[in-house]
Amino acid sequence: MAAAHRVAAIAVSGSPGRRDVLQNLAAVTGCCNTGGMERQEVPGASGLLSEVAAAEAELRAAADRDRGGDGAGVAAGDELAAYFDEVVGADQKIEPRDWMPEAYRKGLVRQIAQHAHSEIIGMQPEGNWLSRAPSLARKAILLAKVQDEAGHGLYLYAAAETLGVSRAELFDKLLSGRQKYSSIFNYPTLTWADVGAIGWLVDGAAIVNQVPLCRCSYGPYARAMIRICKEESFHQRQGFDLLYTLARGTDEQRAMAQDAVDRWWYPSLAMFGPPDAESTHSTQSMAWKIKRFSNDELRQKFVDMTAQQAEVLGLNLPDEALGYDQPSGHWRYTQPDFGELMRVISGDGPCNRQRIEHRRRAHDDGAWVRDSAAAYAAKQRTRKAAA
Ligand code: BYC
Repeated sequence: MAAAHRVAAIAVSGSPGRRDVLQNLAAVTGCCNTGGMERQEVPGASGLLSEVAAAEAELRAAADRDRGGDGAGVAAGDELAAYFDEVVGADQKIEPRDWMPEAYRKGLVRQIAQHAHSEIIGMQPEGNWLSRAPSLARKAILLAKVQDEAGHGLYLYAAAETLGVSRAELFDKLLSGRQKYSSIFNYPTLTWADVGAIGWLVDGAAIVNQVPLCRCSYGPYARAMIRICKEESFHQRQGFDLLYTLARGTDEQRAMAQDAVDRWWYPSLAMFGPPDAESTHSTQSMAWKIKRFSNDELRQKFVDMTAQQAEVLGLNLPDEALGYDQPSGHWRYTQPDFGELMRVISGDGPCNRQRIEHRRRAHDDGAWVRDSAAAYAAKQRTRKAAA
């Protein structure tokens, strides 16, 4: 039996094997709510979650190991750089107190800020359907997901702040277009099935991209990613579950699910960034162990995982060239239109203007909350000083 069919058979049967898989997942992830999934499993998801657990164990082991000093006692110049290289080379974590090359700091701020902005802007396309969710349960699930995204943004802004930038500065750069957010959130959500397609494909792509970041060399980013990835797994599952339900509904519901997958497939492939040969940051980011895999490697991993899942869903991926290549063990696929990716990144996507305008309005509307919180904190400080 081909691997994909074997996975599909496990996924749709109610065999004890499948139950074991779910129980193992629940034990590994603790908080991602897999125990209650009765109807289907998401092929490929358990391996990624095991990677998150392994990254978490590595992180704890690294914290316990003696790094031979904390960098503070190391003299200057070359010695600091050598110490930095040694820590990164040994898969230890660089912490905010450590010396780091300025380009490493800047590169991290760029990537973490872009990631944080993506989480916050990413609340909009799905938020668009909160008031029109078809049932109380679907509404509660979607609310929880969108709120998680706000939380992810918060963890990431906090990680960026450890590198000496303020959140106000990062917001300012987002709103003035000096920092980017993911291209994917510049596409519209036209039907309820788009919520499912985002969960399945967009969160699926995000997980594939983000699980390796749990092993990033910068401690605060790695720790934030472990927490985020555990929650992302629920996000992908809710999308898969939503599409699974529609695909087995009426003809109209099935057509709506297929239409959403047709529209979100190529933008999801483009999320991984330009091809390796055109990626400006990959080589340096990989040398510093910020990125652990190249854009093309991750894109392939995503296709391999998703092609199997599509079989379980009973929906087609809109690529006639898609097929399993026995010798390589990978799926062949058609690349996305990278010209379109560049146009969307540079501001010419279907919803760029709308997304930023909405964010600016929300930011302005929230000014009184920030001012009140700051005034309250100042009052507490004064009282404490006087006591
Ligand atoms: N969109 O040298 P490259 C989520 C830019 S949110 C926009 O390969 P790098 C979710 C790139 O920034 C998940 N820009 O870059 C939330 C660079 O431009 P700059 C978001 C892109 O950094 C809500 C230039 O192109 N995930 O999960 O090595 C609901 C050259 O690229 C894109 C992350 O942010 C793009 N797609 O690799 C649901 C993960 N692709 O900065 C879900 C963290 C490329 O020089 N980020 N660019 O002006 C990363 O892993 C990496 O930054 C990327 C790009 C793989 C995205």
